[in-house]
Parts: sequence; structure tokens; C-alpha cells
Amino acid sequence: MSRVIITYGTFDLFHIGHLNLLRNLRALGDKLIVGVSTDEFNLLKGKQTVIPFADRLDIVRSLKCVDMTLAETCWAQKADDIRRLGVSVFGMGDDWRGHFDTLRSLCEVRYLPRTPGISSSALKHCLAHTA
Ligand code: C2G
Repeated sequence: MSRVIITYGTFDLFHIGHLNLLRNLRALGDKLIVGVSTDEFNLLKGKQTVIPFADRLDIVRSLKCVDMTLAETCWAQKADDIRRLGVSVFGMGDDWRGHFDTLRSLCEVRYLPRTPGISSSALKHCLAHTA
């Protein structure tokens, strides 16, 4: 019985914090599924992305530690995804601690330490202030 892990995110301006999280999640099981937020959903999340969805998806799906990707189009799809894909563990960085505890009725919920000192918004700020 394979142990399927799932996570979701924007993964804009892909950086080492994203990679560390995905590697750490993959190490919890033997298949990692990543839901990548669409541009439309990011607007609902109040996030203005730099990199379009198609490219963010392409980058994430090319990673060795990622076995499958799907589009994240809304907040509410997680429970159905977990059931449909036979997910054992839902994982996120711990800036989300507590936000998805309702999913504990469906699978294990893990919040992993974020990588300090790096974020897409910090990168955007740097880019905006350099020539
Ligand atoms: N992350 C991390 N360390 C960082 C930056 C991000 O571990 N330095 C993690 C976040 O905690 C998250 C994942 O990387 O679990 C993706 O981060 P974002 O692309 O910012 O995703 P977010 O906007 O948090 O969207 O339904 C869930 C949402 O789609 C999550």
C-alpha cells in the first residue's frame, strides 16, 4: 500500500524554500502530489503572481521529488482530492499551522518547518528595487 503525500501552493518564483518543503514532504512517503494554484485562484487568495500558472506547473512537475501535479482552483477541493487520490498525508509549511486541521478526519495532517530567510514576496521586493 503506497503512502501518498499531498500539498498545495502557488510556487511563484520557485526557490529553495519550496524545494526544501517538497523534498521533506516526499521523504514522508513514496508518492508526492502537488496542487499548483491557478492564476485565477491566486487572485482569490489576494496574490499577484509573477510567473504564469503553466510555467509554475511545468517547473514543479519537472522536480525529481514530485510524482504528480494537479491544478488548485479553489480552497474546497482538498477533501475530494484526498479521497479520490487515496492520500495518507496532507502537508504544508508551518505558516499554515492549524488552518487545515479539519482534514485530520481524512488523513494525517503535517505542518513542516518553513525555510527561514526566503519567500516569493521578498524576492519580488528585491526584483522591484534593483535595476
Ligand atoms: N514555504 C516554505 N518555506 C518558505 C516559503 C514557503 O516551507 N521559505 C512553503 C509554504 O509554507 C507552503 C509552500 O512552501 O507550504 C508553498 O508556498 P506558497 O507558494 O507561498 O503557497 P501559499 O500561497 O502558501 O499557498 O491551499 C493552500 C495554498 O495554495 C498555499
